[in-house]
Amino acid sequence: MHLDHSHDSAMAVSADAARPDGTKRALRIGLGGPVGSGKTATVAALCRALREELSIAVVTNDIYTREDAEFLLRNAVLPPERIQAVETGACPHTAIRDDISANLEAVEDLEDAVGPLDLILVESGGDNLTATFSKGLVDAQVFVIDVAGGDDIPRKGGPGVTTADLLVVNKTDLAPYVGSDLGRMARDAKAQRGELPVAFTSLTAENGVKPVADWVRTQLAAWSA
Ligand SMILES: Nc1nc2c(ncn2[C@@H]2O[C@H](COP(=O)(O)OP(=O)(O)O)[C@@H](O)[C@H]2O)c(=O)[nH]1
Ligand SMILES: [Mg+2]
Repeated sequence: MHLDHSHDSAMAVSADAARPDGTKRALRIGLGGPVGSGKTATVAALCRALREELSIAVVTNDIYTREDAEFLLRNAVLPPERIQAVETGACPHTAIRDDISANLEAVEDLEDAVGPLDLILVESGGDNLTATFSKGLVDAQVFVIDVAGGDDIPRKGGPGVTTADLLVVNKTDLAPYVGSDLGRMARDAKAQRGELPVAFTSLTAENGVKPVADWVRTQLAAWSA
């Protein structure tokens, strides 16, 4: 699927919480953040951690390829019919923030094809620190940064770091090697985010995704209530 940039970006698409039959649709969670911070690795780990208890599907956004989807397929984190790729063309943030039509179509196709679903994860194409998801596409968003990108990223702020429903600081295992101060990152994140949660993860560790999986479970409980 390819994004048509000629769409009218001002056209708001409602994120209707109900399916046509009146039942509640899947919770949609977006994962954004810089290239290489660990978004695909987080999606893979979440699928492994939650697939026994939840019905899950994934939408990936790559600029020109289907690589993230192919990684998830190769690693068999979900059956192939539960993974859809959107090719976004030159601007990955457009596809999740302005013209969300291709992503909405992917999400709805998945619900139709393999639903009912509990959870749909939407991974954005890697971007800079400013990309956020439209509230018309996802119900909650996770922003993934990593310690190797520099321990001053939380201090620098930006909409992802400041407003995401969950900030993930990934690759804590690399902190000693790159001289990142996790305490400083935690204090800066707190200053930017107030009470909004922050999870420190290392996906190389056994069950390293647990803080994120637990947050997803809490979101889902609130969504279904
Ligand atoms: N050491 C370490 N490497 C990680 C961790 N999480 C992801 N990676 C690696 O970082 C690279 C980029 O991860 P990926 O999930 O593709 O990043 P994305 O571009 O944000 O989707 C891959 O080689 C991953 O294996 C982590 O917690 N620790
Ligand atoms: Mg990725």
